[in-house]
Amino acid sequence: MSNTKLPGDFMWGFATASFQIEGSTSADGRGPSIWDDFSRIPGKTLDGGNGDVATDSYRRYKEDIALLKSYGVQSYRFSIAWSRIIPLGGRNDPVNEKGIKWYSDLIDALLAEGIVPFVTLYHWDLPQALHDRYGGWLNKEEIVQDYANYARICFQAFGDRVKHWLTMNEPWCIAILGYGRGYFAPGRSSDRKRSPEGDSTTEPWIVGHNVILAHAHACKVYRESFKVTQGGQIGITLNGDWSMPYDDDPANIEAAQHALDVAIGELDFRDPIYLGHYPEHMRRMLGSRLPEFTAEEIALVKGSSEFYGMNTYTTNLIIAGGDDEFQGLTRYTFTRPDGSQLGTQAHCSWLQTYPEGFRALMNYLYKKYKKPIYVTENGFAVKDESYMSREQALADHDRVEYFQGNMEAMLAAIVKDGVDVKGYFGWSLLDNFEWADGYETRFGVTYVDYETQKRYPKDSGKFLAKVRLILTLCWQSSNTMAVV
Ligand code: PNW
Repeated sequence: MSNTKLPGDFMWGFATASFQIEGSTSADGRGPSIWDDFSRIPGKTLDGGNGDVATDSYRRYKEDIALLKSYGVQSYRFSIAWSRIIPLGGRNDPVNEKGIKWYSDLIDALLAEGIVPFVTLYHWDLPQALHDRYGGWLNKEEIVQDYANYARICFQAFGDRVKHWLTMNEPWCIAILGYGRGYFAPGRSSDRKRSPEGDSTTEPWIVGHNVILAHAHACKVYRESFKVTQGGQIGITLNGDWSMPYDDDPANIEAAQHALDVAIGELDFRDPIYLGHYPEHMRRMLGSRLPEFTAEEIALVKGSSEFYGMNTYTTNLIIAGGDDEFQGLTRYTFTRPDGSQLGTQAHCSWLQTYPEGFRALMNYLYKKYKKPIYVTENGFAVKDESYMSREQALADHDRVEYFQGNMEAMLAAIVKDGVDVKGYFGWSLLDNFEWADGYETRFGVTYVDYETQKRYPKDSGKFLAKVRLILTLCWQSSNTMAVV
């Protein structure tokens, strides 16, 4: 164990996404995305907020880079807005040189500060025109080609400088929250109180399938035309939280495995990508509603991701039963049988701290899929932070505790368990537009005063900067065990 060497090239960073931070939604020829329209519909975001201004990062990107620099990170994960590159989205639609220039400048400015760009091609902001034209992600023939074309343009424009690509952020959220529960754009659902159109029993599975295929096609384009000359890596990032049985009832033990299989192996599409098939449990649950891959498609999908992009936030206790297909017919809780809570409650109902789960999940994923892991998102929203004074919000004790626990868990997974973790990106660099929560839920390690757009590092940001510094120094002197 003491011989285990930690990677000297480990990437520390923070993550953001285009629609959550950029604002300037009509600047320089950008076309609207499905989130522009969706967030404007009354009742779709908690506080009525939309992305028109967000954290104004389209104009303030240099400030953001200075902030990254002050935190001492090696890398920055951000996403490209498809509708800035191709305002109408399609393969025969015009390309917007101004959009390309903006990202190109951002990349140059990062590299000038020694910060490695880690780029997501799709973080949920589908060009609205593609949704209107042919149903967006529901239309396999069209969307797969349009996405592959968009990806090619990005590889061409930025691949000389970008060596880390993520095709998609969280297919589970795209499919289930966008087309099943209807919480996220485009908000389709069988629930007619929520949406005039949609079928939650079929559409999420069609969308998930098409997202995987689009990802696989983009990887093919990269490998065939760019990888050899540009020398980068490409993968996908999937969300998934750890599941534990509620108690020692065998039904709940089995259900916890099911929840894991469904939430991690199946619903968010790890098994097709890494193992080459949908798992048995998912086929049984969905029958003919699950689209089939042709032999040619599965050959493309299998092994398409070169590393494991891991977005994870929490752990759930699992109880057998219920009719929620999106949870693999199990129920989730944070309340243990004795009434105590698993961890500290965040502002959003779905999130509590539980570092042991983070370590267990890393072990599970590494053993099952055998790929190096990048933690591409991990973070916490302090309860009621939006209602506090700025001074109070900056003393974000619960977020510090969350990161401290997870840092210890990650180091134990690397050093003691031998999991190959290549990087860690905290979510998020800044408080920002938190989708259906609007601006009410704050995930930043930096406080944003939305009146002035001024940025203020929270204690958690300073804490992570210190941890990173200490660990980097220890790694350099290979004195790792002292820290762990
Ligand atoms: C991720 N859930 O989304 C996204 O990648 C980010 O854009 C987002 O801001 C962040 O997590 C925090 O929410 C999720 O309901 C959204 O379990 C919802 C869930 C999980 C992740």
